[in-house]
Amino acid sequence: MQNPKRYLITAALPYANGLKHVGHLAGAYIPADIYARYLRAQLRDVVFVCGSDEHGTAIPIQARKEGTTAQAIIDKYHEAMRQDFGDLSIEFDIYHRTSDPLHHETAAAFFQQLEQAGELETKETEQFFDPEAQTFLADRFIKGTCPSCKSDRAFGDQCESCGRSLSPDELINPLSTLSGATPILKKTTHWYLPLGKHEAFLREWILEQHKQDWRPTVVGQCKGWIEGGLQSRAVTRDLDWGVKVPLPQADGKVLYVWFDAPIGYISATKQWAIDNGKDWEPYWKDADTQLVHFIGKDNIVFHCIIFPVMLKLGGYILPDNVPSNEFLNLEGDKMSTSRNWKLDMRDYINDFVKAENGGGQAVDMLRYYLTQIAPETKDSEFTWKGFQDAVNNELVAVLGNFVNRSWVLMHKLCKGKVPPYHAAKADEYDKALIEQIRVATESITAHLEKYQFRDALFTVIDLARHGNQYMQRKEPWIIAKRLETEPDAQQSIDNCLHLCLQLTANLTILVNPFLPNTTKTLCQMMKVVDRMLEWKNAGRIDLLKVGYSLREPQLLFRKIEDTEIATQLEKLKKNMMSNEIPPAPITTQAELPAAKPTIQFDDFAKIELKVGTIVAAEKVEKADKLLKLSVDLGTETRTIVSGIALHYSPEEIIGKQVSVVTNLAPRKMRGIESNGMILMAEDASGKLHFVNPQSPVEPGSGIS
Ligand code: B3M
Ligand code: ZN
Repeated sequence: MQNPKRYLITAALPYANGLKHVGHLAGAYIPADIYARYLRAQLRDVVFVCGSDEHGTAIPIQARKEGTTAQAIIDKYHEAMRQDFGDLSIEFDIYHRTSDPLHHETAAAFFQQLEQAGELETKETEQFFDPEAQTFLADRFIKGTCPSCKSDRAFGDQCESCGRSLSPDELINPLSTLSGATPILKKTTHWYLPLGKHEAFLREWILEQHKQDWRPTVVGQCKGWIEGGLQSRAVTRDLDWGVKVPLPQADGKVLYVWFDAPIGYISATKQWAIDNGKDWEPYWKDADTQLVHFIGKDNIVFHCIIFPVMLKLGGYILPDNVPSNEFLNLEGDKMSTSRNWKLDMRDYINDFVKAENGGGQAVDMLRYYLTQIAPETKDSEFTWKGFQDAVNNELVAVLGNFVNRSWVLMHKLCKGKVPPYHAAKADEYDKALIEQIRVATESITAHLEKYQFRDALFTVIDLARHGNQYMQRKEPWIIAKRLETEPDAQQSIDNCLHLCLQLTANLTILVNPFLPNTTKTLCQMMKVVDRMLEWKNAGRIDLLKVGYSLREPQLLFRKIEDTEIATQLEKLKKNMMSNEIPPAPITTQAELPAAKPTIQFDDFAKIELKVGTIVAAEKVEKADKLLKLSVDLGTETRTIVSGIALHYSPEEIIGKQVSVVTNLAPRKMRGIESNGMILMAEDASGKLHFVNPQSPVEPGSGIS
C-alpha cells in the first residue's frame, strides 16, 4: 500500500502456558518491533498490538502439569511474558490478554454476527467422551498406542515419538488422560466455517493480488492449502475453558481457540483506544489502514486463510502482508519445549541483561544477532559461537569501534566540539562517504518497507564499516603529526571528523529500530533529543551543528568471552538432561520422558532404594488419583503420597511390599507432605503394577 493513513501491526499472541524462547522472539516479536519503531520514526500513525493467548487446551494441560488451576497458569505466564518482552525492549502499544471480558464480549459478538448472517454451518459428529469424568475429550486429552510406530507416547492429535499427526480414532487402546477410562463415542453438534465457499476469493486475493509482495514461503503454503481443497473448519469445541458460545443450545461449548485468538488483535486495539481516548474502528475498518501480521510459519493458515475469511465476512479490512518467519534451530537441533532444548528469553535476561555490564547493551546484542540470523526465507540457527562472533566482530569491532575512534579523536584533535567542514578542502573520499550515507539510507528504507530486516541491518553495519575504511584512508592521527609545520592540516582533520560525526548521527537514526538502547546511548553522547531521530533526517550531513560540544564516549558494546559461551553450552545440555526426570512420581497422564542419557554409577548411587511394607492407605480428598500411604521401612514409618488410586483401592494394597526411593526431597501434594516415592511398572494398557521382591524381605532392606 502506498502511504496508508495508518498502520496496525500485530505480533502473534503467545500461549500463556509457559515462558517463550528466543525462537519465538526472532520469529515474530523482534521483526514486528523493528517495523513498528521504523514507522514511529517516520511519525506514522501506528498501533502495535499483542497479548497473551489464554484459551485452548494448552492451558488446562499446563495447569495439570503444574498441579494448579488454569486461571493460575494464565495469570502467571501472562505476567511473565509481559515482563520478558519489556525487558527485551519489545515496545507494544498494548499487551492485552484474551481472558479479558472485553475480549470475551468481542469474540462472542463476532461469532454471533457470522452465525446470524448464516455464514456458519452446523454438523453433528461423534466425538470421544470420558464416561467417568463426564466430559468430551479434546484430542490432546486422549492417549494411546501409535498406529505407526507402536509407541505408547501417542496422543489424539500427534504421536510424540514419531511425530505423525493423528486423529483420536486412529489410536490403538485409547485412554482418557483425565480419568484413565476408555473413552466412548458420543454425538455432539458443532459450528463450522465453510472455507470451501470462499475459495475463489482466497485464490484471487492471495495467489493473484499478493503473489509478488508476500514472501514466497507464505504464498507457497497458502497455495498448498487452497489446492488441497478447503475443508469446513469447526469453530467450536466441547470444553469448559474459553469463550462461551453465545447460543442457548450450545451449553458447555466454547469457541475454538483459533477462532477467538486472532479476534484478540481487535480486542487489544479496542482496549488501546479506550486507554488513549481514540477510536478503534478506523484501524480495522477503514480501507486506508495497512494491517500487518507478524507470525511464525506454523500460524500461516490461520492468518492467511481462516482469519481473513472471518474478517471479510465481518466487514473488516484484510492484512496487507503477513511476514511469516521460518523456524530458528538451536545448536544443530530443533528448539523444543518438551525436550527442554531451548533458550528462554528469561534465561538470556537473567544471564546477560540483569548481569553486571548488562542492561540495554545486552538487550541490543541479542536483538542484533537474532535479526542477523532471522529465518526470513529458510530455517536458520542460533549458536552461541555465532552470537559471540556477531557481537565481537560486528558490534564491537565495526560499529562500536567506529564510534569510539571518532569520539576519541574528536576530543583529542577538535577540542571536544563538532569541527567545521571546509568545503574548499573536500576530497574524493569525503564525496564517496557522503554518497554512501545517502545510498545506504535509501537501501535500508527500501528493505524495511519490504520486511527485509536482515538485509536492512546488514546495510546499517556496512555503512559503519565504510566509516572505518574512510577513517583508515584519511588517517587523521597521522595528519596531526604535521600540524606544527603545516597549518592547513587542521582543516583536513576537521573535515574527516566532521563527516565521521555526521555519519555517527546517521547511524544513530538508522540503527534505532533494531538497537533502540544503543541509539539512546548515542543520543546522550551527542546531547541530541529524540527529534533528531525522525527517519526523514537520515541521509543528511548537517545533523550536528558546528561548534557543538559533545560528551565523552561511552562503551557501546562489550566483548563476549569464550568462557561465557562455554557456560551457556554447558547449561543447555544440563537443562535437557534434567528435563528427563519425570515431574511426578507416578502419572498416567503426563507426556512420558524421552529416552534418557547414560549415567555414571555415581549418579545411580545417589538414589537410596529400600523395600517397604504398606501398613495403611487412604484416599486423598478431592484428588481422584492419589492415595496417602504409610510405609514401614524397618526403622521408621513414612507418609508417601502416590498416584495409584485409579488402579488400586486402599484395602487391596495393605500388607503389600513395595520399592521405595527414600532420599527424594519431600514434596507437598494436596497439602500432604510426601516423603519418598513408590516405584511402579506401567504396562501397555496403562495399568500400574508394584515392583517388589519375589518373596517377602525385612522392611527397610536395601535395593541395589
Ligand atoms: N497462540 C499459537 C502460537 O503461539 C498462537 C498464536 C495466536 S495468534 C492469534 O504458535
Ligand atoms: Zn508414532
